[in-house]
Amino acid sequence: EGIGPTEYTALKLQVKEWAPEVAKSVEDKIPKDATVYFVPATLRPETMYGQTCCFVGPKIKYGIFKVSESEYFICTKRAAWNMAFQGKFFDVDNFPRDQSELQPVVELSGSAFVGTLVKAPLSVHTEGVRILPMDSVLATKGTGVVTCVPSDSPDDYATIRDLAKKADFYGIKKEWAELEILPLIETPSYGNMTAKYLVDTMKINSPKDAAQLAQAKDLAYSEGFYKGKMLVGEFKGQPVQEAKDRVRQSLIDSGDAFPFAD
Ligand code: A2H
Repeated sequence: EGIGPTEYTALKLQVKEWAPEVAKSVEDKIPKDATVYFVPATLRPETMYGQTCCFVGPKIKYGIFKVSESEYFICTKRAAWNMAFQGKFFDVDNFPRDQSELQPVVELSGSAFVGTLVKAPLSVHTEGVRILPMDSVLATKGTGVVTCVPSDSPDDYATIRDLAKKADFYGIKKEWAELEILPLIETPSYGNMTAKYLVDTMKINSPKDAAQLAQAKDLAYSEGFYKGKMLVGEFKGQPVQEAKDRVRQSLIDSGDAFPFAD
């Protein structure tokens, strides 16, 4: 991380079907016709075509915050507070004085949301993707929600592989972690499945191999950014360096994303 805030793209993943535990908690708190979104923060908007699930930290507390008359966001309280300063909340001025101005309508641990079905913008999986647990999500970064792109993120790849292997242990359906992984970006050194290539060749066995994953993440990021070429989408054939901002702008223009600084 450099100096100053990180410019993320916050993506809006609309809830289609709640996990049973959440359904009960929201029943009389959120109107039936409202739209609720998980809002993962990403540095790689050009990879959103390949989303296969969306991660929450199972032990992290999330709020469901009312952002407009008909829209609600799910994120950490810390992120909601940042968003309020960035003018995202209709009834809070841009310089809220204290966090009491920003109460969630519902607050739950990430584990409660596991299994919720969401619609991920641009994803080839138009049938929707599931909310799944990821132990390495940090409550102190971004929105506390991380969308999963296993083709290009070593962390995401290592995590879904572990989830599929130990589905019963995690209390999930195996098929939720086994959506097809699509090649998105061609690179000279790692082919078109950068994350899998690095996880396999570096013999990363678990999402807990933090040091190796950090190294794989750096390699994947620089190779993808400086040498990658898009294989899919509106900017297919273009270098990632050019496509990145174009995909981001396209998502913002369609109302599926917004800029978020952290
Ligand atoms: B990235 P930086 Cl394909 N905890 O999005 C842990 N990780 C988080 C997070 C949190 N609270 N908030 C965001 N992130 C992840 C896509 C992606 C990402 C790809 C490849 C690499 C990659 C799909 N997941 O990140 O520490 C998000 O995952 C590696 C740079 O602010 C976000 O972008 O540099 C990235 O980490 C932000 O990490």
